[in-house]
Amino acid sequence: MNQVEPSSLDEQARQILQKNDKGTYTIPTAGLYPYQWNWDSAFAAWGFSTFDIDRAWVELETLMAGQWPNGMVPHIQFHSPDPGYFPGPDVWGTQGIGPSPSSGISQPPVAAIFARLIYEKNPLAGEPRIRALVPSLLRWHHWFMQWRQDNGVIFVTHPWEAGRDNTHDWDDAMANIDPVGVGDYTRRDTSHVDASMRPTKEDYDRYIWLVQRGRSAGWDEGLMAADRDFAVGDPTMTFILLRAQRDLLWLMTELQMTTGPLPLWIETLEAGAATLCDPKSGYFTALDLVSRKHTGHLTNASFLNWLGGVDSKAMQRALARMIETCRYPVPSYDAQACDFDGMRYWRGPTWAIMNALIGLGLKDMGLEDAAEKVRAGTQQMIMDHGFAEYFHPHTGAPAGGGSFTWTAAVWLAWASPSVKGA
Ligand code: 9WN
Repeated sequence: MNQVEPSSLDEQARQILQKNDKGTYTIPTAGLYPYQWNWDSAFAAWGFSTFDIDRAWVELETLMAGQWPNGMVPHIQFHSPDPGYFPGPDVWGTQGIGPSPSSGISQPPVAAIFARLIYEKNPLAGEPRIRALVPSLLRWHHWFMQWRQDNGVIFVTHPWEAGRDNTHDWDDAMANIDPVGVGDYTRRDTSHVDASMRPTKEDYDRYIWLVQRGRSAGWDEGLMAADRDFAVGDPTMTFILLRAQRDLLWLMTELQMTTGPLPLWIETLEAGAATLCDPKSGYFTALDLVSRKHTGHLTNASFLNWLGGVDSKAMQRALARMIETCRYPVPSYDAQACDFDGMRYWRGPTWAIMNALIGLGLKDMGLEDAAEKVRAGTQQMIMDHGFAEYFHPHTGAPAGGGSFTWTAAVWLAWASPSVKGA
């Protein structure tokens, strides 16, 4: 336990952002993740906006500058080589496609959500910055609608795309992959973090095999769409994109720009989001696009429905149950399930970033009491256990990387007692 005064935690959080700041982009944490990750970067911008709004815009500008000609914004940008992470740019094989070395898949598009929040803090300073970013945000959102959408559900083509690498939601789809010919490789993550907190070798073989498949198709979306090895409709992506489209529409209306297809995209995603509701439980779960079956798993992504503007009594009851059963909710997997694993990555632990997204959604939908419980639990977790990547929902034991950018950012922008009106 590490009970520290909240004001000194504000200072620690700013120092973490500054330490991980590489000038124009921020790394998640030194050692384990030495590059610019997509959604981490958008959270970092939100954190920076609490004390350096110009730096917040620079973060988003660097992120969007990595956009590919087809509109995709990569999940990792490899700005400067670092042998401490695997797989690096040589494995992805994207040379010549985008403006800088990068991976070949995307990540949850939270950038427009935070761009709006940052703009609202100081519209005068933000106006020219957001006006310049809007066209690339729109092109990225279009890429999702074109290449990752099926009947209004946004699906992922690689577990890393959802940012929830080894969630139970992918288990069946991953079991259908035979990673034959993947070859030898050396993982780096387990040299930074205990293997019991990370995905298994079986997972990694499939992650790398899927990268090799994309690479052999030259990362051509048309070619890959003709023969998909992995496609799971994802509540993370669907609810986040739905919210991001709404925020982009709001921003473009505010700037008196033509909003084009945004209202139609929102309607499409609203219809798709409704189909994620598993009739058996009433929970929003992932949907396998090959078998058309719900995975049936209650995860922290299930609770993003409010962020997408969708209420549900079943989800309210499930959240109340998670708050009752966990000292530090919201767990990344149903804490009462028999295969819950409180320390292993996305198979149980609590993530401050997911809590922030859940809390923002609850508050916007007028569910103030639940929003405050999620926020208070996150605040206590960070006060007791610091700025880890993720935490055990019952004991709070910190796991994964330390001095973590997005945990510090969430503290500064949302969880700290010093945040007014969160
Ligand atoms: C693969 C950086 C990223 C997060 C993801 C998280 C983890 C990477 C990894 O770290 O994924 O992208 O190597 O484990 O799952 O959400 O963006 O923090």
